[in-house]
Amino acid sequence: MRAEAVPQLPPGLPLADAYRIQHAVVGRRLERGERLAGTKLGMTSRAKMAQMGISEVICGQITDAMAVPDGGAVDLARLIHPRVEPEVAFRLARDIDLTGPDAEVDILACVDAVAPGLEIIDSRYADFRFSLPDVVADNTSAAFFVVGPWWALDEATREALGDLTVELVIDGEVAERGSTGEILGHPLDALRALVPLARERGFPLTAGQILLAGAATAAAPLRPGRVQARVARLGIASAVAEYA
Ligand code: OOG
Ligand code: MG
Repeated sequence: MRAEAVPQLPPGLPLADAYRIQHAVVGRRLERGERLAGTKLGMTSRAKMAQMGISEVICGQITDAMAVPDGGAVDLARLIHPRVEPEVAFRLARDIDLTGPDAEVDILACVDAVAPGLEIIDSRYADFRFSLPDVVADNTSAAFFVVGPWWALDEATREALGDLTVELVIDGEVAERGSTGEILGHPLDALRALVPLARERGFPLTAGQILLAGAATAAAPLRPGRVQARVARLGIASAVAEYA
């Protein structure tokens, strides 16, 4: 089946409705048998905000069908105009109770591992252009994701995460370079920001979920070849894009 872009939604859609549409879209995936794999944040860095013209943190969901094994293949024939971006991934070790006040939720105490990640985004909108409600309704452009080696989130790693060099490498060339510190100042602060967003917009945060903190650099077009996210200290997550 060929993937084709659709027009943007009519302007003026309230953000709450856009999140309802997203939940309905993801709900259809779950009805088809996909399982929820995790939650992603978007627009957490200035580089992404500037690239897309949106300066509000957004949230989406990833499923098992979107997971590409590290080093595995991504079929470009299934995508419209895909882009790739480097991510930092966290693993949620415990369910988070979102029924009480935000102040009582210590998300950092519930996260036990960190990994380098890659995200393949593919807006369903023409020309990869969208408003804030558009991109939220489109599940924040989520298409595929790759998670590299997991590392225990010990004290030294938590601290180091404040400034680790992040590179997006395409066919061996560095296409984008940034720092984990560009993800809302610190990727752990991005996790903290997820709590009120998840509560307000109805995202469950449950044990075993993968949390993508958002790209530290702008995204690059995904073309046939090898792409890598290299994060200092954490290592590499990679994929090969090809027409299957
Ligand atoms: C929206 C998704 C943003 C990120 O990491 O900032 C995102 C898009 O850029 O199409 O995933
Ligand atoms: Mg992303």
